[in-house]
Amino acid sequence: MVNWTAEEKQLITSTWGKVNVADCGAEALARLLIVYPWTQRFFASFGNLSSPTAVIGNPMVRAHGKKVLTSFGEAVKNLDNIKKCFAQLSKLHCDKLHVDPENFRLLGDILIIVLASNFGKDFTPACQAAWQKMVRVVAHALAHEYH
Ligand code: HEG
Repeated sequence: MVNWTAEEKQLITSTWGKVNVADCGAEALARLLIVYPWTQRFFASFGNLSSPTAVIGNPMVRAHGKKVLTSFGEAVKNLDNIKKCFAQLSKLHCDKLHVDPENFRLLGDILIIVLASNFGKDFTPACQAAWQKMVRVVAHALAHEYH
């Protein structure tokens, strides 16, 4: 069970309200695939990922990035219940997709970079601190049903 301060909750929900889920999701997944190219192995069915330009322009990467960040939004709406919220998704990533949970941490760090580059000075250190906690809690919840 995570304890959020009122300030952390406010920082997370107010940032989230300004996030363009389709654009930030696409950017985060594209950056993951480019910066950590071994993550491409999970997306063999996505077609051309042969260069940064190909990854960024790939419509399946865009669509999946949006799906992932939309799902992340469920955690924002359920801050006090993230583990339960992601229990099924954790099982799916473990049993069916075989995604190493280390990748959840990598994606979380990438998301912080995307938020920082999109919001600039508005992404204050306090805001970053709340989000670092958020991505850690999400990664932990997604890894929770692993065995
Ligand atoms: Mg995962 C599918 C959410 C990180 C690889 N991911 C999905 C789906 C959701 C989701 C909602 C669709 C599930 C369904 O079809 O029922 N993923 C999700 C979140 C996060 C995450 C919230 C982290 C914040 N995923 C993640 C990472 C990888 C990964 C880091 C691999 C590096 N996800 C993955 C794959 C699929 C999904 C391979 C299936 C894609 C497909 O073939 O459609």
